[in-house]
Amino acid sequence: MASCATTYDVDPRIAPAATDFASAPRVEVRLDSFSFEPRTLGLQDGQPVTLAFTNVSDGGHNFAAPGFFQAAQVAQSSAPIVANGAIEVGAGDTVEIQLIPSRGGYDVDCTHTGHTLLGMTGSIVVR
Ligand SMILES: [Cu+2]
Repeated sequence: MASCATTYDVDPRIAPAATDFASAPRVEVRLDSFSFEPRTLGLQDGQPVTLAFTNVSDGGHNFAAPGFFQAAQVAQSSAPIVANGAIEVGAGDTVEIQLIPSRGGYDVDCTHTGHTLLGMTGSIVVR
């Protein structure tokens, strides 16, 4: 993991074991140099979802949203991935997590040095 990236302490609630993630919609987020697509991610409060983060660039990026991950109920298998509030996605890689989002508005950025200044900011709106 890149040492130049800021991380956060996140201790999310774990989603109930009976949560049906198998039939949850898959929502894709693209990370590029230097942007998130979509820039504003819209999700539904309380609805299980699979988030697929794909880095289409040739450099490392992350999706840092500590407030969002803290408020969500995260699938047990995804908890280690969100534990530092920022999901690292290597060049050309895809990382998937499963969670149940909680209502609210949350900030997103990439904490790799300088990337926010270059445009890697976004938001999540959960209604
Ligand atoms: Cu970045």
